[in-house]
Amino acid sequence: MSPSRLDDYIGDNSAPGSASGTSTSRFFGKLNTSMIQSKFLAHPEDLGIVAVGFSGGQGKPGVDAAPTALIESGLLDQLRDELGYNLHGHDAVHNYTDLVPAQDPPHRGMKNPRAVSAVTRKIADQVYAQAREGRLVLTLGGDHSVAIGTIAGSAKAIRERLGREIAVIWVDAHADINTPETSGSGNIHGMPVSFLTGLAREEKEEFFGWLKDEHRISVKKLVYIGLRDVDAGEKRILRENGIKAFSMFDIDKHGIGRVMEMALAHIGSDTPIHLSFDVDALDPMWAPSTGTPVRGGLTLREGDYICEVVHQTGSLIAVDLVEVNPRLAPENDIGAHETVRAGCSLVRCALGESLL
Ligand SMILES: [Mn+2]
Repeated sequence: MSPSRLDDYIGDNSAPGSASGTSTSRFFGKLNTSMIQSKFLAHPEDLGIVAVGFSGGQGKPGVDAAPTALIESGLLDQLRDELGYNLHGHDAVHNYTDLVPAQDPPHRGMKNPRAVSAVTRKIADQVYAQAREGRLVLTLGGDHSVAIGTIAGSAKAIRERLGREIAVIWVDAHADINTPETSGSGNIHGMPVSFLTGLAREEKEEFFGWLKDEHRISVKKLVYIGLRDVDAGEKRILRENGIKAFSMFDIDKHGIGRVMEMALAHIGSDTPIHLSFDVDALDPMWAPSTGTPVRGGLTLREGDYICEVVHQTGSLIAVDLVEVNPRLAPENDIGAHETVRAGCSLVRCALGESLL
């Protein structure tokens, strides 16, 4: 079995690019890797890993076990040995238990609001620390509430480094854009986009008041792919704000190739891209072990294709893989294994694995 601690993979945290010659082998010596030049990363061969064992944005335990399951299945070995990345980051999967208060009553209907706010604030710092070095950042969630932190950290770092706004491609069965007031469940993993765009706001630090303009993204640079279970309140938010969204209807109508062309045309070729991939975008046939599966989703190949095309833009600056829940399948059921395997495939494609 592969080791699960990140420090077995991460040799040093010295200055990025210190392993001279690595970029040459990455771009010209690795047959598994496409030869794409990065537009916005100073050190595209350096990969910052943030492993987030956190499940407080929703109610089902087990999604916190995903980073360890992904690592034990060999994902980091593949990124280092087959794709040629230098891995950076912290030396263990973070569970953030020290940030979870004993008492955390609802606020504006949100469940675990203090815990999710504190944990995502910490994640924002971790992602920012990697991104400001000019590295690509990979976050292994965790439920989708963690994207409040990952995108906040990315947006802040790219503003500082390049003076640019980032775009977000949100691949998901759900829009995750409820405000606390439109949410039926109170689960914050259904709200991250509303906080990131400023559609939902809070003054108090302990309830996401730490999110400032430097962390936020524009609704104009947000694109959804794969939607098929959108709440009535969310549909209204998408329409009123003119947010670009490609549902499964659009993928059926145009094909994933044309949808990606339209999605990238909307973003433009001069904008850094943060890809936030919820594994529940895939059909449960491919990814059954997730908290809120919805039938009628993407095939694994369509999911891989989205990742491959985003990599090919050269604009990718960060990737999240979230909502893998290896505990939801019964013991010895292959569902958890298949879901982890699908997640690894998506990440490898986003990070440059090519079929030929
Ligand atoms: Mn989601």
